[in-house]
Amino acid sequence: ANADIGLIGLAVMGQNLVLNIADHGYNVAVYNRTTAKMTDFIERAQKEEPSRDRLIGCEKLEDFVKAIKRPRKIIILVQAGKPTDAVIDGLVPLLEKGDIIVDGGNALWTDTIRREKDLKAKGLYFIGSGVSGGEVGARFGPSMMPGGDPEAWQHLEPIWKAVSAKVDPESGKPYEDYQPGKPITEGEPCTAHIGANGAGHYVKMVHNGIEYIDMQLICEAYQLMKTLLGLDAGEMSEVFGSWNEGDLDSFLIEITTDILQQRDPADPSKFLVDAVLDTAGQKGTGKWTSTNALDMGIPANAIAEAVFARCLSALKEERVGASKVLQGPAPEYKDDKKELIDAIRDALYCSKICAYAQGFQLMREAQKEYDWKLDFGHIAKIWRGGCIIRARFLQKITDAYARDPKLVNLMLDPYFKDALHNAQANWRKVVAIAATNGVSAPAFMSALAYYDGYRSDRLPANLLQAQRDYFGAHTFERVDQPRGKFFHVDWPDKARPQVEA
Ligand code: NBP
Repeated sequence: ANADIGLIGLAVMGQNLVLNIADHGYNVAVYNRTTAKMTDFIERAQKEEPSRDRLIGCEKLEDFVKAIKRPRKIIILVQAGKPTDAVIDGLVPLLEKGDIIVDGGNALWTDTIRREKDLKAKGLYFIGSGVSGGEVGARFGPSMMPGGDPEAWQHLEPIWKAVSAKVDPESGKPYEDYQPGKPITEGEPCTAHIGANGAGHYVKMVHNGIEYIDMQLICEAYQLMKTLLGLDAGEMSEVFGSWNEGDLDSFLIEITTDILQQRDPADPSKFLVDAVLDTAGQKGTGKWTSTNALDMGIPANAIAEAVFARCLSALKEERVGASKVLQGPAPEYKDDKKELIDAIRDALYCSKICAYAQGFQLMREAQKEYDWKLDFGHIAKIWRGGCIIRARFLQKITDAYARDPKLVNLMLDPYFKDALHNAQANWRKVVAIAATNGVSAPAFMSALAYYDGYRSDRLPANLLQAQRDYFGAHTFERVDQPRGKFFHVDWPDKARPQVEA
């Protein structure tokens, strides 16, 4: 056996991660259910890849397992769900005590908890490691979020630290000057042990939930500039490019700048984005994040709104029909263009702060539920490079948790509090303009509602609880009595006194 590690699942992520690992000097055994994909991959690598001699293609699972040094480290990168279980079931009889299976797919964290428990009972380790960054990330340095037994993590740590993205420790900016065979070896690696069992996959899921809202906020900014200012894609590309020089500097703003410049290959006088159908797909991690927020009773409304925005976009035919029936105001904006662009930038920044506050609040609650000890500063740190939500902003989050590791809500950190105070007039202006002009901006609006709700010492839930007591005798607490003392009245009957329930 001379493979340092093995990988099963040679689709886009698997192929790229294998080449990344091999570039760092490790021998990698590879296997894929459909053998032709494995042989094609090895054939192509033999022609093009500097690290070709470190790849060991295996047609049979038995040979693959035998090729790996003990304790074996085997990464599974197949479609999440049943395929992952099928691969594990096939592997287990061939493994020996102390071997380590790593799931690098987008698994549901509760599946990871179950698998870790089952495999531990069989003497095997199981690490659930979120991998973010798409195919380029996998190839040249993703952000990696491993969860599981710390002992197994020790075996993986050198490889994970080698292959993950690297950031400049001073500026927090990712190093991105990579090419095949010449991996980046300096800088801080974007990986850290997240916690026990499903913690890594949970954090990866929340990362994806944040990715949904980050993307939606950019789309709303685009829609407002297009509808109210009549900017074309090329002009908006310049706006996003300028935003990328400031606080909003991020991968998603950067790719938006590129996308908006792209000409349509079918008609180069036009921009390609205008030819793309306005229906968005989804694979489920945003939905999982939102469902989990509902299950735990955490108000992650902006993240959920981003999922619903994709759902609404998918109702294309209904929307086209409704656009001929349902009326709204004709969009009109006559004031200073530059002022509105600046206001939209501020609205985007404030909404982004709320969205991240929600994501971190979710993780805070989940760690109580699953008895994890998450280091939020560290999580923000490993998202600074490699992953889809990488941004200058994440350094500010790391700084916030360094100032106060027990921070209750990101919005309460002095830096973010000041940012919200300084920019909120513009945020409110944009939400108001969107509403009066009939431009749908659900993420900007729900983020603002979250901000205003969170800072309210009294919400109308007094009336709501009274309604519940009225029709269902659900009882209520009183502002002038200790918490935990419950009352009930027969509401329409003014004559009868309230009673303690
Ligand atoms: P896919 O999610 O498209 O999965 C394809 C792979 O799964 C192929 O190797 C396929 O083998 C294998 N597979 C399936 Br499907 N059913 C199987 C089974 N029953 N037994 C064995 N193998 C099976 O690949 P991907 O897009 O590279 O993603 C891999 C994982 O990484 C997923 O969990 C995904 O959610 C996650 N992820 C993807 C991205 C991304 O940008 N694509 C980013 C981050 C994370 P075959 O060749 O024999 O059909």
